[in-house]
Amino acid sequence: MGRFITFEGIEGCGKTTQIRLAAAWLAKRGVPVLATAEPGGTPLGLKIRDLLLNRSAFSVGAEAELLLFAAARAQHVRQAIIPALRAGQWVLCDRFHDATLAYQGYGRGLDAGFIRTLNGFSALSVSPDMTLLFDLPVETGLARAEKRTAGIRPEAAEDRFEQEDRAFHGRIREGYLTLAAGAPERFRVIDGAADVETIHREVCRHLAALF
Ligand code: Z5A
Repeated sequence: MGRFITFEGIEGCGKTTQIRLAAAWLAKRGVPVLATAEPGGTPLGLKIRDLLLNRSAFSVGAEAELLLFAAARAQHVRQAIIPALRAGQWVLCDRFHDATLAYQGYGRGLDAGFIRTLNGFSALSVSPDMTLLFDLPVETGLARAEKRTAGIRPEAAEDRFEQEDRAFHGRIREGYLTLAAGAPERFRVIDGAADVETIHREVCRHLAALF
């Protein structure tokens, strides 16, 4: 079996950058890697991603949003993650079930007990070996996200989550830190405000511990 490592944090925390670097670092050491993301990773997941993230003419309520993230995950686990782990690959996943607790639980205020049950169902009992949480102030993350989207035509620039207010993102940061404090054997909290190279070194240190 391979290893399953999830990358989590608020908007603009640098997960995607670090997954790219970590995948290259592992590949250089001969480790077979699948870098993937939620929602996404399968044709169905990508369709759901489009429905959930792009600003559209119709609204999506919190309950429907939760179920769509769960549907995307169930397909992702069955079609991509389990086969990769069975083939001995290390799966680096940009967000997984902790994101659902953080965003739909702490962020939207949906029932955490129900989300945990749904998470277990949609993850087909697959659980990460390690979760790297990139923690940083909300202002820093949002400023990075804004900088990245600057120059893109305004109607396409911000997704539904980027449009939420600062308090929403603050609840998510606190939620992630609470989840990390509750499962210290799985979470590694990394200072996401540091520079890219410093963070990468820390990520590699944690990955090396899994060899
Ligand atoms: N969501 C949910 O609600 N429930 C769920 O169950 C799941 C997801 C699975 C997915 O959006 C959204 O779905 C997400 C939660 C929700 N929305 N939010 N918020 P996404 O996949 O499009 O985006 P994201 O996951 O939020 O990530 P992101 O905004 O793309 O950012 P990131 O991956 O954390 O960071 P990045 O792309 O690596 O970096 C952002 C920018 O900062 C970029 O210009 C980098 O060059 C720069 N950067 C990166 N690192 C640094 C450092 N260290 N210093 C300075 N600048 C940096």
